[in-house]
Amino acid sequence: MSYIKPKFQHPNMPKNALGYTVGDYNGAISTLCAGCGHDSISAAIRNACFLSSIPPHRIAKLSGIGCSSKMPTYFLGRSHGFNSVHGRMPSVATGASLANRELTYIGISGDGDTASIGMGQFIHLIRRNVNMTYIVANNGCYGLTKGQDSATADLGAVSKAGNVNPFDGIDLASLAILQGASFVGRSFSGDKEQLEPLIRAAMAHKGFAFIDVVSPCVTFNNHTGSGKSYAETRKALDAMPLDFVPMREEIRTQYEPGTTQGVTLHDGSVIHLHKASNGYKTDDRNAALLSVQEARDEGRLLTGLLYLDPNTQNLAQNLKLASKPLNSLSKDELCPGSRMLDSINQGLR
Ligand SMILES: Cc1ncc(C[n+]2csc(CCOP(=O)(O)OP(=O)(O)O)c2C)c(N)n1
Ligand code: SF4
Repeated sequence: MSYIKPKFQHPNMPKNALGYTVGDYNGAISTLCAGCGHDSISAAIRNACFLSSIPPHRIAKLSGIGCSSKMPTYFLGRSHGFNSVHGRMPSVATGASLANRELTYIGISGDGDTASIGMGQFIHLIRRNVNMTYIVANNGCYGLTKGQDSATADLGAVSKAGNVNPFDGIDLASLAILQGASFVGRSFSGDKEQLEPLIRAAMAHKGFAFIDVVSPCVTFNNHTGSGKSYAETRKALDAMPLDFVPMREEIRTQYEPGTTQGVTLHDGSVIHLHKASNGYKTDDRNAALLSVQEARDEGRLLTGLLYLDPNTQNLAQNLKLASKPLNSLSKDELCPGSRMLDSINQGLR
């Protein structure tokens, strides 16, 4: 089998504002199992970056270890990439985002990578409000190591080998809302219409944006009794459809009054939430938590934009860091000079 993607593109392929086609955002051919939800997430990220006209070379992809963490190979082949250690992507992302504030950071992780070995790092990433989009491809199992239950596996879910999970699963979206994340969304790998705008909005958000995406593992966790199979997830879906309009795009779509809620982001882009169920408000952390929990108790999987604080201060802003990438600062900018150093030292005495 060849893993080299043909470079040929039809000359009439649509181009974005930068003159790139969607093919310019492709990565290598996927080696994941055919039908794996992770491939649909890769396609959604590729399309989101294309539609938002982000220059591929201004994006950095970061991941841990797992089938999910292999995903960055399969999209944005012209972007920066760093495949780190299991559960350790957050510290690499924190360092990179502080060293260069000009790139768009996309972190890809799995439920094992985030909710087990990487839980400590994940929580601190939220606490620090690192400016990045963090996507968990959540299949309720450790796909890469042959399907053991992960910490997000649902209570009572039956594994392929027939074992019943005796523990309640960690709900990463609730955890992120509770811990103070400024953007929290959830989606399903099979819901392209919802997932793409959600990713675009997350990338436009100037703080930590978390998206939990249920992404079935067709090889080890797609049978009857699994809480995260395609069939089970489709049954439980309670989806809030949404649209994303970047700042520089004219708003062409019209929606029925009373069924749409527009939320303006820091850069002027707008997220349109349609038919938000029962007057759902994205700016109320407690109400969001309650809605997610109520849905969970009723066996529904609430998806869409769950919480947003558009006026958040991210880590770099909080620390008042230089906006220029550190490697482009001159010696004069890096060294405050002896008089300034003396005054700093005086202040510490
Ligand atoms: C330090 C360390 N411990 C354990 C492993 C073995 N290991 C590799 S991937 C993985 C879990 C993958 O699960 P998940 O993050 O959910 O990704 P998926 O493969 O399901 O997409 C584990 C336990 C490892 N590579 N490194
Ligand atoms: S083992 Fe599961 S998670 Fe891994 S590539 Fe195959 S279907 Fe996807």
